[in-house]
Amino acid sequence: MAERRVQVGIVGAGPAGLLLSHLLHLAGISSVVVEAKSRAHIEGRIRAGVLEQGTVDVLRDTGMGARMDREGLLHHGTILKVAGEARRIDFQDLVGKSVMVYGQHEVVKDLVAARLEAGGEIVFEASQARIDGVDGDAPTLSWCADGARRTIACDFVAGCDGFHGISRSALPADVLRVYERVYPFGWLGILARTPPASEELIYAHHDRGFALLSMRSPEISRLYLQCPPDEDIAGWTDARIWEELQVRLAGGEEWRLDEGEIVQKGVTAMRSFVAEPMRHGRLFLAGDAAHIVPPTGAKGMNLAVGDVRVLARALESYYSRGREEALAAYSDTCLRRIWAVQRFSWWMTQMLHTFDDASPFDRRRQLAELDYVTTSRAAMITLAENYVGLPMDWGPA
Ligand code: RFL
Ligand code: PHB
Repeated sequence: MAERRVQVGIVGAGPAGLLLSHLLHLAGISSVVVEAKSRAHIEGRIRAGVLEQGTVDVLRDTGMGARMDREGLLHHGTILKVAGEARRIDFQDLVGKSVMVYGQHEVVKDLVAARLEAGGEIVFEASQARIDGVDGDAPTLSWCADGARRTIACDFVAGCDGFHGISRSALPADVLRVYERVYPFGWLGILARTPPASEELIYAHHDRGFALLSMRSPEISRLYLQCPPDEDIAGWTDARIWEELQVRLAGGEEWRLDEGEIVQKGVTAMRSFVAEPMRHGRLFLAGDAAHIVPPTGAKGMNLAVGDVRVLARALESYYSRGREEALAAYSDTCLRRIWAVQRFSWWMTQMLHTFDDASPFDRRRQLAELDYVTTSRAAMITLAENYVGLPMDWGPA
């Protein structure tokens, strides 16, 4: 039996779950967030770093922008580098917008602090979460803590538990459709104590593979190398990582990276994935629970923000005006933007990485595409428009 009732039960305290809980709180809607890991774990998990202008606006508009505006790095453009030649995409000039470099874990820290300060409930280290009854009008969310199973009754459940969570599997197999592409490479990512060697991100295409220079602060660099998807990190000494980054990022130029202490390293495989529909009965999926993009377009966290903004508004319309239309349209509304962003993330990925099975024709075509996208103003506008983020309410006017 349920111990108590809450309007929305949320599984997962990543950016999606935490922001949803925050937006609902501002709309006077109660929620409980149930998270498998500890607070320290989620606040230390290094992931995304680039916030679209629309994400920045949502955070600012909901009182979450103060530290981001103090410590985040506003970027008005980015560099594409091909065979050592750097070409700049000027977002401000092309589309009049910018992005903010501010770590996902910093957003998570800000949201956790705000929720707890406002009396919000986040259950950390909750194991064996389970969602039941989403087909009826009385779903429950339950989990184990301190050796006992706790159960709450909910009006709605939001599955914000990431790609490896349990929520997606609560959709019946004959309802769920999955679209997927697995890439034949991954990214080896490092966090290093060294000032970023460039003020703007550098996306480098090189014969030896893609490399990316990013950052977290004026003192901390975040760097990535294309590698095999199942690469054993043990084979990469710090010296080998720096050597490879120097080759791929400098690409023949005089310029060099300042090497520094590597404080974290790991390999991430890459995939594009969409699960449809994103609603079944009283269960709503949001963020990585419903879709994954390869990180080349820096879109994952931004998509999660887009989903929960749509969901929070739909729930607000239901609770304040008794209207169900927006809830009914949730999946279609989100999927339209998600597929637009999937297309962009796939496009950036195929353009910037090297493929072992590429024919000489494929190779020349790819170089021509890189040349076009850094030469034609029309093409640069297309890249910039997508990179800074399509409007949150993307769709026909
Ligand atoms: P998350 O962040 O995975 O959060 C899900 C939460 O659910 C918890 N959980 C459970 N809780 C209870 N019970 C269970 N059974 C549970 N199972 C899981 C998890 O512990 C976790 O706390 O999903 P969310 O909120 O949808 O957010 C999505 C983003 O995290 C993700 O899309 C981005 O990190 C992707 N991403 C990037 N996105 C960007 O927008 N810009 C970037 O620059 C960017 N770079 C990246 C990235 C992801 C990366 N990796 C490591 C996957 C770079 C990398 C390397
Ligand atoms: C990052 O800073 O982690 C980052 C930046 C841009 C990307 C992906 C990741 O495209």
